[in-house]
Amino acid sequence: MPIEEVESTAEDIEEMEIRGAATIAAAAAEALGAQAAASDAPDPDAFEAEMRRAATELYETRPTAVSLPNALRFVLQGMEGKTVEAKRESIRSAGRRFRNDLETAQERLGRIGANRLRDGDVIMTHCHSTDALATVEHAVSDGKHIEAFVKETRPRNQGQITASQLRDMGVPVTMIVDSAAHRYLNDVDHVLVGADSIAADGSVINKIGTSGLAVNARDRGTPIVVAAQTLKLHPGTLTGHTVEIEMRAETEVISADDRADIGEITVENPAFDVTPPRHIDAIITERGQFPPESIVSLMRELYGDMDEEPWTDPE
Ligand code: RUB
Repeated sequence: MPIEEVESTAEDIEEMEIRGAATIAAAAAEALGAQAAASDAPDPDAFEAEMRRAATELYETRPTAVSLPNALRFVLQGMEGKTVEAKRESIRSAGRRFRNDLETAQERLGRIGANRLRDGDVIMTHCHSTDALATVEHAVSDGKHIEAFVKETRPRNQGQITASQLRDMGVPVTMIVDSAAHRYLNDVDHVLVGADSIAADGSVINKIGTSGLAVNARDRGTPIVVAAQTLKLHPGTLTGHTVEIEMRAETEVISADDRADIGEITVENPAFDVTPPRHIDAIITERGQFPPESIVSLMRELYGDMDEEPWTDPE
């Protein structure tokens, strides 16, 4: 039961060639579909075991963005039929449905989020979020003039991807280093970020630096808006689990040579942080805009009674 189809996707997610919560989810769903298509499992049980192993391989790549397990669950739970052929087809079609739903959700979310943005507004962004950019794209296509301060987002500089995509939309961009955010927040109408996971209490887990930005925004009285489709709701937090924060390589922060020059130091590189609900004004989803404290009811409605990890072996 080789699982070659998912192995390269898993590697790309781990290496961040594929990155960002929604993009990771779409790629994982596609990889499961490709694995199902290529499978030469001799019988239905072997096929199911192969799918579970493929999902586990993908699941173990990055721990923080819940869109990944949510995608895997959606596709695996779509598996039905008694023969290998039937199971194969159902996985492939669940994968297609998942990616289609994701696109539709982002489109809806974008339309809803665009209503918050007025002609002439200035936003500040952190990292690169396709959900957040969908709201700007809709606002711009509605004819609104939007300008942006884009934080570079050390250590991986995902702000450059945001800057480039905003420029493609015709949005004037001012790039700033992360520590300049407070200085410019008086000139900003909305801080607009995405999310990797949203916890049941309305906390938002997003790229490291989001929580500091939110505190600064509160200090300046600038609203902080999170654009996150419901795929980012973390069902495990309904039952008391916490969201694991990914720690990444120290070499993303400082090169081995520079570090050796300095001498004995400790380097920490958490990829994400947690912004408490009191620092967030609104969460925009494809189901509408929510105050963070009320997101739990939507989470119960959508994920209330699910099997948390269908990829674990039932035996
Ligand atoms: C990406 C990141 C993004 C969210 C939302 O982190 O924190 O803000 O994933 O993105 P990384 P999207 O670069 O480490 O994956 O809205 O595209 O799902």
